[in-house]
Amino acid sequence: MASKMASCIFCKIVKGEIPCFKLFESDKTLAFLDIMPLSRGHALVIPKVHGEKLTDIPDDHLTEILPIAKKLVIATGAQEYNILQNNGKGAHQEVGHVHFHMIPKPNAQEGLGIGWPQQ
Ligand code: D5M
Repeated sequence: MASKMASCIFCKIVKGEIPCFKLFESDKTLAFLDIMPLSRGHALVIPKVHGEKLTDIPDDHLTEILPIAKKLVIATGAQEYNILQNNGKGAHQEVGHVHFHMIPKPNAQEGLGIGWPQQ
């Protein structure tokens, strides 16, 4: 586990070793813009604790995630969006640290108004 954490790109973001466009942070949770956005506003919400899959994360590190994703949806103004979380290579997981995608639908981009950062 320690070696996986040392090489984990999202653990490095949590530690501030590589940059991100931060949207929200608490002691347990971080939200930032996705570097390869599927649409404008595409954000990731992650538990700060390292775990590859949802089942690796203690419940008390998951409780903030959906309320924060909901706040991000509201901040974008998007009326249509996906909340998505992939587990395992066969399920299209590329980064081995649990993350929830918040993806506004491209046809809802006009909702991304004042205050939402450019990507
Ligand atoms: O999605 C992994 C997502 O992680 C993918 O949309 C790109 C994003 N990503 C990868 N590296 C970074 C950095 N450094 N900053 C922001 N976003 C990043 P998955 O569900 O694993 O397929």
